[in-house]
Amino acid sequence: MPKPTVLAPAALPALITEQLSDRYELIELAEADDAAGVLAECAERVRAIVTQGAVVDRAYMEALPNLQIVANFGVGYDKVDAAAAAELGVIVTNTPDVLNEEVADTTLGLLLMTIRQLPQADQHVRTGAWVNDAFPLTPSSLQGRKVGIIGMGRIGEAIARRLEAFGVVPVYHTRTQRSHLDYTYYDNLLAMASDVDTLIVIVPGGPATQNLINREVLEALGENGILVNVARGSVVDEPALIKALQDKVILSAGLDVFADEPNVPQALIDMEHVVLLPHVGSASVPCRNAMGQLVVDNIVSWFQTGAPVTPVAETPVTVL
Ligand code: NAP
Ligand code: 8YV
Repeated sequence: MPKPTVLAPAALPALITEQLSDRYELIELAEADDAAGVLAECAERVRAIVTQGAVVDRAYMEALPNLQIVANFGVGYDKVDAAAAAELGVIVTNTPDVLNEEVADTTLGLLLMTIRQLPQADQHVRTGAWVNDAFPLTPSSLQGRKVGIIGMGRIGEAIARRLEAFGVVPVYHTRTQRSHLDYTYYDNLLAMASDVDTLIVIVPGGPATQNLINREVLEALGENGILVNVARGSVVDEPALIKALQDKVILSAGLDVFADEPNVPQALIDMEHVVLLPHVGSASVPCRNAMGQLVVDNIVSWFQTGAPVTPVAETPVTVL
């Protein structure tokens, strides 16, 4: 029996490529001089895709007639059309849970950096400005803030636990109330935005959440408002956010994700009162290794047992 062929449309961590190439024929398009030619040559053989950040839409999958599984490196799989995959009988897996604590840690770091202007304070020391002036007091504090979390799933809950440890009991908005949680629930996002002064966004990307945070929500949040987005750039209407920051409709923002990564609007870069991170929510070696191992485990489990480890909700298969 020939080894199954696994396609990597974009570059992957070595932990994944080393293990996959030991077991399978691994085709890495990022390494190919003629990626289109390589893809055309192997299309009939490809049984699995392993992807980090590449768009895997219906047309891409339809061009691979023997495709069985798409393993996504990341819990968010908005670049993979999982509904189309289900219709085509293709399994989709992601990397849930192994990154919850890391992403929640990053979120609290970003929240504190934004409220207390810690990157700006660091710059005050490095540029020598401290010799002449004390760093200005920050206009705001985490203490006494009312925090609303949009999305109370695996990572949202880990963020909420950390906020409680900081003396802040959050409220939350989702489409469905989480009955095991005591936090105040809002079925209406605008109502929550009006009642809080801090919003943390941790929902999936995709059409259902496109521009969920718009001008109206930012106006409801108000002039003391802080927005922290660790979800996907698509969830926030970025031009509306920029305008709201310029017009002081809200106070500040801490952003780990952007609409067109890695391109960040110059208007945001030019603002001194926002904190911008290059999508590093899960970006530690231990966390990315755990994610990578789960990708490998899904592929190996699929080919050995016919069942993936962590299929996404749209995928109609039984979890092992
Ligand atoms: P999860 O467990 O599936 O939780 C998602 C939460 O969002 C659920 O509470 C869900 O509740 C809510 N939600 C979904 N659609 C919504 C909508 N239209 N309006 C309001 N709430 C909605 O996912 P997770 O593991 O916590 O991950 C969440 C997302 O974080 C990922 O999909 C990814 O995009 C992002 N992420 C970013 C980083 C980073 O590096 N910045 C790292 C990891 C993950 P309902 O279904 O009841 O609405
Ligand atoms: C990763 C993420 O940066 O898991 C996710 O959804 O956004 C992050 O953990 C990404 O998936 C890997 O590129």
